[in-house]
Amino acid sequence: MAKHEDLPIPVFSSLEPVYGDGSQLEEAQLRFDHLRAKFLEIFGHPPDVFARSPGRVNLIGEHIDYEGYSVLPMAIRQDTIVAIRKHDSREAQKSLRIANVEEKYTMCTYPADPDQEVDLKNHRWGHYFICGYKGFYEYAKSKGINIGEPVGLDVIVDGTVPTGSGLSSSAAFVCSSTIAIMAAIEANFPKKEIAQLTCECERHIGTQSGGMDQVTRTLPLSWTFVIAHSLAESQKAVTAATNYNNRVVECRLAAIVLAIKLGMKPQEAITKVKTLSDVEELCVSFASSHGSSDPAVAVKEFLKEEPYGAEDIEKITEEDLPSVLGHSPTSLDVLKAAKHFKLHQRASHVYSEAKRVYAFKDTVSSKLSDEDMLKKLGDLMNESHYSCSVLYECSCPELEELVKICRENGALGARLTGAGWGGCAVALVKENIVPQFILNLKESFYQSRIDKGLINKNDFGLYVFASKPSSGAAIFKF
Ligand code: NG1
Ligand code: MG
Repeated sequence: MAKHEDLPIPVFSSLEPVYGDGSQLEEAQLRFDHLRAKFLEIFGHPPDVFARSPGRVNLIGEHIDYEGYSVLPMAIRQDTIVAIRKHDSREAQKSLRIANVEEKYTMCTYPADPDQEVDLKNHRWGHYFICGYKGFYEYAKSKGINIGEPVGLDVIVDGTVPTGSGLSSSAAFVCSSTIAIMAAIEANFPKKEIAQLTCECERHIGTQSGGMDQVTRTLPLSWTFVIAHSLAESQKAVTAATNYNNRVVECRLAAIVLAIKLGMKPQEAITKVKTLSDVEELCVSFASSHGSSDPAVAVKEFLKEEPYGAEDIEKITEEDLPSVLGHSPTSLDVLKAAKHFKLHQRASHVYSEAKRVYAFKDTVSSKLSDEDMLKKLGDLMNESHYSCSVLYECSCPELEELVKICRENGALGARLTGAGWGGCAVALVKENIVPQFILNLKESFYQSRIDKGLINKNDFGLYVFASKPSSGAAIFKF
């Protein structure tokens, strides 16, 4: 039997296989009808095909995907739907016209050119589609797949994943865009390939992201996760140099310094060591002299707790930092903005968080009683949050308050999810207390913010909801 990830994206001629047959289906039906009508109104033609990709919430494993470790995301109900139509050969204009059902996102127009640069200095919402477009053509080219001349496209996007929330709205957008482009030109690549290519795609927008977003594996859990927005918007693409990309660079430097301390030649470390997971091999040989092959032990031994200055690191690497980092533009931005580098703290977080992911998986498949299992999973989530907050410093006051309130109201565990610096928290909550739990959050966290006009009280359900695993990416052709 073919593995799940080797299969192509499923193509459906009705909504039921993805949206079930309840209230979700009715909601989806309205959205698809609306998209079709809007398409006709704006472009004068109906769309050829639709693609959808769900948002996801990461249950545990934060900021370790780009360090070569696996994480545990769960697909949620909220998704992005992209309606698309390929320009036919008679149409003179060859452009990409990207519209949105939401008025606040005005239409973006780009040339139908996969080689265009994405203008990172002027961030526009449509850039995410261009990431998909560029990535798709680059991918086909690299694999020697002939997909013909670049095509012009009309596109309308409808997303229900809250943006800047850590629920992968951007990944859902890039992913559904890529799948839509693929469907419009009547190609269909295996899921695994799409996951890989969409991860590379988002790098065009300037975040050096890992691959977790697209690997939306589902967990066989019968408990409920409550997802709650801190109402602080995490603008990862805008402030990347001081938060997300800064941490990517710190981890890279920590890995190289650690490798050198473990006996590798500086030049070799600079060329060979890309991630903290690359250092694990070296720790095995170090076990004989230090009694442990645990990389966390090596961190304690070899990385000082005080922040490193650039010159401290350059003494160890025997090369200047821009060269160590290969002069990539995003890394240079980070170096320009950074005062110092907390190598000990970042590496400690990564290695301990990677262990927690395995512990979480093992606990889920263990024979513990439900009670004990939930307690253990909750503890792991709490430890993960602590590490994110104290060692990785990717939390914010709003998230700290929200996580605390979740725990005070009976969550077995609660943590920030996604990149952090805003966005959502996820809490593990027993099914039978969910309605009361949500009411309590409303009272303790949201009411004062509703009163201040930060959010509209009718939108409360967009910011706090319970979620079970949902279905994955799909193509619809009616
Ligand atoms: P969010 O904030 O959910 O987009 C980001 C990265 C992930 C991962 C997490 C931190 C992108 C597209 N995604 O997730 O790959 O590194 O932060 O665990 O940048
Ligand atoms: Mg994102």
